[in-house]
Amino acid sequence: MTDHKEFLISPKALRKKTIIAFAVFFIMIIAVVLAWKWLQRQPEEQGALKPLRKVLNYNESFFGNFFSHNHLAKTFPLNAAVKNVRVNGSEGMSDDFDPATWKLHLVRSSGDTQLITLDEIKALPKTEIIFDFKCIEGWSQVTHWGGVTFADFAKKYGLSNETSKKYAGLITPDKGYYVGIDMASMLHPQTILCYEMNGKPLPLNNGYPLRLIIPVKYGIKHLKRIGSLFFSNERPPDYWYEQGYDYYSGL
Ligand SMILES: Nc1nc2c(c(=O)[nH]1)N[C@H]1C(S)=C(S)[C@@H](COP(=O)(O)O)O[C@H]1N2
Ligand SMILES: [Mo]
Repeated sequence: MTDHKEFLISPKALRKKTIIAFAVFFIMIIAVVLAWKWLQRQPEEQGALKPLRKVLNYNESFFGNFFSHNHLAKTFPLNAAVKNVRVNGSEGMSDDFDPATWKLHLVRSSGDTQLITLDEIKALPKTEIIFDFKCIEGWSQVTHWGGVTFADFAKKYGLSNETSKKYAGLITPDKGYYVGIDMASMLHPQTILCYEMNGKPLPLNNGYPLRLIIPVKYGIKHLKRIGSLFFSNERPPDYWYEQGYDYYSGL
């Protein structure tokens, strides 16, 4: 019986432990509040508070280097593709656009732009893909697209110098929407300069005449209505990155 005595705690010791527990609890709350206030005082960098942007950048370099480029997005049978494809986002798709006079502006370097017609693009080898298109807003849809892979396009147009750059940039004709894509993702075998949806020409609000389909990335990177395409070692401007989203936006 006397052995148990040492496990019992006196009321005085208990009070002391309780006080210490509460003190630790309050100190932690104060620390969280101070950390939060500190975070709020930090400058913004590309739409995100600087320390948070640092974490995003770190995630990007880590995941970007180890995952995305060598894996293939899962593909589906034709009958899995939805007939009513959702239309989401119309930034850079102003009404004054004239599809009849559209040509792709391929900017090889500054001052060296080649204009390419839709027929010329359609004459290149065609690739189709049926995959689960994912939007960061939380929805996804199995959809069916067709066009020329950027890799095939680059081969046919002799873009070896251009594709040795780190990034490709895409801009709508009115410059209202723009994305930057790391070259490894651009050259990924499922990345398509796309002109067909469900075996028919793209509807205007899904990006006619030409859009990007890049299954290794979220919807925000699938720019509709490509006006020009350029190459750079610096990150091209990116519409949603400027609003605080992840530049890489990989899946
Ligand atoms: N020009 C342009 N392209 C865009 C957008 C946009 O607002 N403007 N939105 C993007 C987003 S957020 C998504 S989810 C997809 C949707 O493609 P869909 O309308 O063909 O379904 O387009 C992407 N491409
Ligand atoms: Mo999206």
